[in-house]
Amino acid sequence: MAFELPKLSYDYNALEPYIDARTMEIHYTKHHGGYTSKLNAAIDGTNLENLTIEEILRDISKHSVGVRNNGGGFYNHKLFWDIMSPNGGGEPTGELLSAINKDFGSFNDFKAQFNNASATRFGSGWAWLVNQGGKLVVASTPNQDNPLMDVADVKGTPILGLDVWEHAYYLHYQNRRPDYIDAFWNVVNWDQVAKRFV
Ligand code: MN3
Repeated sequence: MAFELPKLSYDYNALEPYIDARTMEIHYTKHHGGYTSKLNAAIDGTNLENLTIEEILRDISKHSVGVRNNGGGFYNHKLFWDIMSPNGGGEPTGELLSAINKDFGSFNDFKAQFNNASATRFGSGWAWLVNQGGKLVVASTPNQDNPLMDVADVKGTPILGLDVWEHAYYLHYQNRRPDYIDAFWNVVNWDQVAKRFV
């Protein structure tokens, strides 16, 4: 069974002015669409066709580079679209806020760690908020790797992710990755992050 490009739950221009419509359209149709079709080509006719994306990523060291890059890209972008919303921003509440306060000291301390992970990831990659069985940590990965993969330095379940590949921001922000990172907080869908946490 082939993987399908997941539908976006908002329009390309819905996250403006933080993420512009042209970037969203290219990112979704060309990049996420490309990862999806290349993942399907890479698993075509193999036993991986019968697995979920999580099952494939869990044992990624056993699979080809094509499955690693495109399977990661397929999963990571679905998470990324899901944890953003035109009604996003603000701060988390409830159990998620309690866990952030416990593991980072405060929401602002967490943001500082996440911003640093996003800004210092050299080249292309992602920053993550990772759930390790109830304990939260910040991590970053190169390329399209993620914390579900057996090859990741920091393993766990990603509940928030930021794409810091240049294709995610260069049209609007050019080389100003820190401005893009700051803008991201205005569109984070904390309800969705909390759902992934519990
Ligand atoms: Mn991307």
